[in-house]
Amino acid sequence: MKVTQAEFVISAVSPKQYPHGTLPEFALAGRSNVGKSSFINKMINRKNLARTSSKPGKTQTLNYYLINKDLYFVDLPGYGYAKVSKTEKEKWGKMMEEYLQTREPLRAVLQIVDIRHSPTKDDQAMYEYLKHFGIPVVVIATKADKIPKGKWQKHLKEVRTVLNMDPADELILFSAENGHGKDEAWKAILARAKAKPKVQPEEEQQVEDEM
Ligand SMILES: Nc1nc2c(ncn2[C@@H]2O[C@H](COP(=O)(O)OP(=O)(O)O)[C@@H](O)[C@H]2O)c(=O)[nH]1
Ligand SMILES: [Mg+2]
Repeated sequence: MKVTQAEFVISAVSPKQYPHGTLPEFALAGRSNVGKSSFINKMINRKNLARTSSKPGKTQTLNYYLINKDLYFVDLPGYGYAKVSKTEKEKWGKMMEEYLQTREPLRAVLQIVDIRHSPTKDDQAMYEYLKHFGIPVVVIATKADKIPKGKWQKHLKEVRTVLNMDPADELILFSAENGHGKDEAWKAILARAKAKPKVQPEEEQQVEDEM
């Protein structure tokens, strides 16, 4: 995929600010500091369009990036960051859940995990949550450059096992450092960008209303 254009659109704090229209959206989910913003930057060949930070817990909004005027990456607030107040956590939690469960243009969640470590309880909860609501998910195991090649397969297997992944779901090895897995990730995204969503929530609603 040749990215010719990428722009930051909005840091949304409420659904009213989400872009109008029907362009497909791909949301990045994962622990604070796992590499969500770095994933976006690498995918679009930009050093720092999506703001990265060595300080976790910075992204507290839904950050929209428009790519080639064709699709959006949505950088979600990171989970599992202890130093955030309970009230703040509940606020983002509600916004994220609302987004994930009701956002029609959402085509898939790209769930980012760290290849070096076994997925955390929060990672497991997120994957389970997505499966529960039937939200398509592609798991991205990032920071591949941080472990020797000879250990990749073992670590990938660990991720699949601990997340209890559906065998049909894709797991892509990635590195924001050297671009490993970039083509594979674009392939997964573009395949889903073209596909129509499985359920049309509004139609489903109407049927229920008529009964
Ligand atoms: N070596 C290496 N470092 C990475 C990779 N992805 C992210 N990082 C680093 O991890 C830190 C957190 O990344 P960031 O993208 O801000 O994480 P986010 O909080 O999930 O958005 C930064 O210091 C990045 O440079 C990667 O693939 N390889
Ligand atoms: Mg970030």
